Amino acid sequence: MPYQILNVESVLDYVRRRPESRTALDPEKELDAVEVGDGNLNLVFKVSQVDDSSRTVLVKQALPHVRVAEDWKLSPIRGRFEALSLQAFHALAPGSVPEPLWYDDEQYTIGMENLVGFEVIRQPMMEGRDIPELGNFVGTAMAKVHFGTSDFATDSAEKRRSLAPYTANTELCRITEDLIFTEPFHVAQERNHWVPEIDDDVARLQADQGLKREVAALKLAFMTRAEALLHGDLHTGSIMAKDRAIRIIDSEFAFYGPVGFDLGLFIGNLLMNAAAQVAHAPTESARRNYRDYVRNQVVTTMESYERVLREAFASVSSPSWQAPGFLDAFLLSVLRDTCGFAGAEMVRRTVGFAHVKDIDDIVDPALRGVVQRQVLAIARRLLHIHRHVETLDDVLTAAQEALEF
Ligand code: SR1
Ligand code: MG
Repeated sequence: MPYQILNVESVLDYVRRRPESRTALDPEKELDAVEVGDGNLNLVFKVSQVDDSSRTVLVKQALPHVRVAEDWKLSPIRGRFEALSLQAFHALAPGSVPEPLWYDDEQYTIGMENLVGFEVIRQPMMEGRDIPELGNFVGTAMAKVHFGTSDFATDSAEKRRSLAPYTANTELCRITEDLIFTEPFHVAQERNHWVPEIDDDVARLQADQGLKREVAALKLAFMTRAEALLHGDLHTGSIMAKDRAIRIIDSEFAFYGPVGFDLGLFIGNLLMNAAAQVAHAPTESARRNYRDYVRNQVVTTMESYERVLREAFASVSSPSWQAPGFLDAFLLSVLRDTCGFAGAEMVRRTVGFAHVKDIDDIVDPALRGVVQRQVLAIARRLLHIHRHVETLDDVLTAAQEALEF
């Protein structure tokens, strides 16, 4: 059947035609669908049995354009990269993602477990709610996926074969190159936008030639350093939680790149949450407590990542990777990349096309300006120092100079 954009009616028949949906619901029963997509790119439907809403499946279809900007055309084949990476995450870090049920490369549509009762963590984190074990979960899952798809765990030929399909994810990689590494750092870019309160800060940022050199190096690393399979868009809108359960979603930006990119995006989003607490936390002590919590998640993300990687390295077979000091040096390079990528993410969420709710939802423009100024100050500092940090403490201390944790 030719590609057709689904709606709340047609998705019902679509699900009935997919035999794999039977593991999640009874297609003979009356079904109901709601569209729940709130990301920038895709349609997302929850399809459930009317007589038992716990029998349900999630259907995600890639549109031929950006969902939030219809004139921005984009091939729906990105569904393929999300499906492939979802399967890889599911295999290498079981329980880290919703269970994949099918992928339909004609309709660019994925069927997967509907995470009933889960919520995207960005909003609860804005409200100052703890997500138990968040850092440990993300650090552990990403270390498993990164290690399992890296040259440390796979034979050279197998790694190249696994990487090959993702080289076609050109459009989404290009979006990242433009939106994260290029446009925010340059004047007269149509898609950039910011509030007038930070005009001077943005002018200083875009005139900082040293900063541009650092960002250019990070962009080149993103474009050329195929260390492992990345999620590619690991912000707090790509993670869902329910009580103590956590899942990573929305990996359509997946490709093989530098592993610090995933960690940096995640940590950059944690730092932006911490900065925004001045507006969201009801009292000063609530703000301090939540910032401590967030700081702790940054620490546990990196500690868990390192622990899992060190454990996995015990089984590497090539003597190259067993060279004394090699793993320490690799982990230091991951930390430095993480620091730089976090800075780039924070800049683009303040100045570039796609912002974050944590900051955009601050109603008082003066206060929003204060937060954005802090975010830019932290980001510039992280970008300037990233190649020289020795420990995570160096990163946190630098962030702390602009933001009291
Ligand atoms: C046009 S896409 C804009 C942003 O939304 C996605 O979630 C990615 O973060 C991308 O950079
Ligand atoms: Mg997304």
